[in-house]
Amino acid sequence: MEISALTRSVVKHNHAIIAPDGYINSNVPGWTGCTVNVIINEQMGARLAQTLITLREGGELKGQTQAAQIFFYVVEGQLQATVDGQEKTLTKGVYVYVPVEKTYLFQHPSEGTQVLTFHKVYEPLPGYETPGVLFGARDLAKAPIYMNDEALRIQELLPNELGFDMAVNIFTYDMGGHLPMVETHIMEHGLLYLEGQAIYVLDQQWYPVKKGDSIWMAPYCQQWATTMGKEPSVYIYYKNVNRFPTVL
Ligand code: UGY
Ligand code: MN
Repeated sequence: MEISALTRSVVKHNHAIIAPDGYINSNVPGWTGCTVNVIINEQMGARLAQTLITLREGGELKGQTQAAQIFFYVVEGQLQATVDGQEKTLTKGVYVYVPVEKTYLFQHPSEGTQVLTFHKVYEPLPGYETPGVLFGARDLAKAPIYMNDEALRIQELLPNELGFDMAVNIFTYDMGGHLPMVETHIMEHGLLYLEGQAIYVLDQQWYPVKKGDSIWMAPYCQQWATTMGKEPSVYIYYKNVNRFPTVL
């Protein structure tokens, strides 16, 4: 018998591991026929939000972005998107970036469709245009080698332009792949493991993680990771970028 008093999830002041076993659903106005798990948000001390939505047949996500932009990524299944008048069928691995003050409607999902969202309050940059709606897809062919290590590949899903203040990347670690150093940086991360297993080291603590797990890393939370097991590990992650780093 499994012991329900155990979990791999942890919530600390500068990082969290959220495994699916502890999910409790939230009701979100305009998001119907679905379960919504709010995995990261400002209640934790984060400056982004991350949710995972699981839709039933007939489910719908309808709304309008306000001060925050939203990045939607299809983890499983498929559905129909209409964003600011642009229509597209989104299948597994396809995403849409919805800038501020735009309407969105996602409908006709296949049963069990899962959608990941990253939300960030947009910080305009004088002299640069607010980004427009952007569709794209996961593609390993668009993932260059990271830091001269053939075992590490990163695909940037949003353009590396100053108008954007957030990045969303897919990081693939082949067997034996690990971060080349312990990263210590001001940028914050939210992430979801899409494939495989790994060991993540956060603030000097070691955590086994796998497909379906999410992680929050606050600014300056020290981080290192290595893949584990017999298949590559892959995660999609958020990072705040391109803005003046201090109010001083
Ligand atoms: O972009 C990054 O900071 C990335 N290398 N960090 C991470 O995967 N934990
Ligand atoms: Mn990092």
